Amino acid sequence: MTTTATTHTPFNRLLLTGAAGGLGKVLRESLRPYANVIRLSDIADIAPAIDDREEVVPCDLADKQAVHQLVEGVDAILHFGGVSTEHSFEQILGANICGVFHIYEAARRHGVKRVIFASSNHVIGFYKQDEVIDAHSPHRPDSYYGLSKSYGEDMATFYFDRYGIETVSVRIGSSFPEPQNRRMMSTWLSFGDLTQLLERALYTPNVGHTVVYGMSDNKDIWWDNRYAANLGYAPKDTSEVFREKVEAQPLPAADDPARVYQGGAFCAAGPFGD
Ligand code: NAI
Ligand code: 15L
Repeated sequence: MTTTATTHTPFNRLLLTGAAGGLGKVLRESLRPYANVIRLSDIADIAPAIDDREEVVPCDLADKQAVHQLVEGVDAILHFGGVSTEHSFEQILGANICGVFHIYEAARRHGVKRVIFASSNHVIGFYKQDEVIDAHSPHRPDSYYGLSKSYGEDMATFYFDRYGIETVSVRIGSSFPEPQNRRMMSTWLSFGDLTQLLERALYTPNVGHTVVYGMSDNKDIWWDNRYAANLGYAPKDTSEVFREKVEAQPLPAADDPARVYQGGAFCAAGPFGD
């Protein structure tokens, strides 16, 4: 994916958590037009800064004091760090639940006014694949992981109502180079469309707390973005170009969660620790 020139004034300093992760590595490059300096953070090793427009600051999101120091001097936060798949509650707790609290509390204390939260379709994963929902549909989390993202979205609402910190929560579908299975024909979000969506999330004024489904211009979709129309997000890619390849895979059984639920296999993970 190539980066494009922007007509926006760059932020002075953006913070990207989860910078060592799959999406973090992509965004490290694609977000460059939007900041004079990007501060890259993760608990895992991050490739060294390539120039003086990058800063690498290791941090465990579960460590409140470390997150407080991490956020100092930034103008907006793209919060992509955390456990990104289903695990036991104890494993999710520190990185995702304490972590999102630490991010918002640090934002409040340092006067940061905009957070972009990498939420997930697993907030609503127990809706069935024949249902179409929107951002006002009640949460139906499919996992402890989905619950942590649900909590993060509520945290965003609270910090806007109480402190005026604005958030765009992007309920990312499946953001990978290609859709990997039939379910992802509906949920796929290309890296280019993700970047466009984040650009809209950073620069659209008065977002309050806006929830947007992060999907490309796919044919068979389950999510209606009417309540995020203010962002002006207009996806350019579509999973259709991968249909033949994906449909060469065997069709899952009719009762397989991968075919029944929007959240797919996450709906059948666990229990843990029995
Ligand atoms: P990833 O697992 O590759 O990246 C997450 C990063 O967070 C990792 O580098 C990990 O080291 C870091 N991390 C974990 N615990 C941490 C802690 N305690 N302190 C600091 N950093 C910690 O996941 P990916 O795919 O890059 O996703 C990025 C974000 O987007 C995640 O929050 C994920 O939940 C969310 N998301 C991603 C989707 C996708 O399709 N890639 C779909 C929906 C949501
Ligand atoms: C997510 O939330 C995960 O972070 C990602 O790894 C995928 O599993 C994605 O959802 C998905 O639902 O495909």
